[in-house]
Amino acid sequence: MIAMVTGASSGFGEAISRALVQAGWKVIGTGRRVERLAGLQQELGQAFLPLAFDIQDKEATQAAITGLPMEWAAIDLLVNNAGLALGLAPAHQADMDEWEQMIATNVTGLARISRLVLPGMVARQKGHIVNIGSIAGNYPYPGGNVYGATKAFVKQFSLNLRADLAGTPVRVTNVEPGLCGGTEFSNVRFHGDDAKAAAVYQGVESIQPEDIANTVLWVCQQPAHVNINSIELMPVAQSFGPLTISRR
Ligand code: NDP
Ligand code: 8X3
Repeated sequence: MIAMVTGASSGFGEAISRALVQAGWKVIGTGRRVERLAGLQQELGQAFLPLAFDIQDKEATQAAITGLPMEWAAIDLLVNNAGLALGLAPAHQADMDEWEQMIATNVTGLARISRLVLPGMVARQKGHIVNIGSIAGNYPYPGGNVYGATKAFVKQFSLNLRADLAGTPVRVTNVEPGLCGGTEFSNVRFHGDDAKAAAVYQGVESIQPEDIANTVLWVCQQPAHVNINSIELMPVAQSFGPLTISRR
């Protein structure tokens, strides 16, 4: 069984790759940082194939997928995990380039990889796409503007894939995590400001990458006739606040 995990050089993707290899899968792990992928290959051995490319780059993505060695080409499981949030500024002050990078990565990159991998799954009558969405695609929060919108795309794209794949055995799942520590997510969001990133998780027992890896493994291990459409998970310490009202 062959899986492709995008964004395997860090965080969730690294933990998902580890869990899949431990469960007997062969894993193609992608990301931009060659040295991080090489480190994971050293740990996981021949069951892990590093594949470095920028998911924002159309030609590089196409070349990476179509150029896979024959013995790795029949992908059974695609985990669309690569993604990022940049900044937390309100929409009228946000950086336009950061918005475009989030859309290019979380939306365009994810859609492209899916489009490249899906025909093989349908032809082989076998496959599962697991998208990593977010609670940010389900609930708004101040500063979540484009990031949350990209994750809402991932949610609806997942459901629409299910509609298109009706009559095939190919499964699609959207995993929607809340606050998760132990990844580079907040360091990336806050442009390498470690103190600001650490403050997000301070005093909170947040979800860990291994929890997400367990969830991905669980949705894949359900019997072939069961499709988990979506699964949302949060730390117990995270909950909901009231809607705000601005009074004169
Ligand atoms: P990390 O920053 O630790 O990991 C992100 C991964 O995405 C890295 O491996 C990175 O690899 C890869 N990536 C980012 N941009 C690109 C690109 N242009 N081309 C190729 N790969 C890219 O964050 P997480 O593990 O926390 O996040 C993983 C996913 O989970 C994301 O989609 C995120 O939105 C989502 N998520 C995270 C939550 C959290 O609280 N942590 C909660 C809910 C969802 P590299 O830098 O080597 O390119
Ligand atoms: C990451 C969760 O709430 O920081 O997708 O946006 S959140």
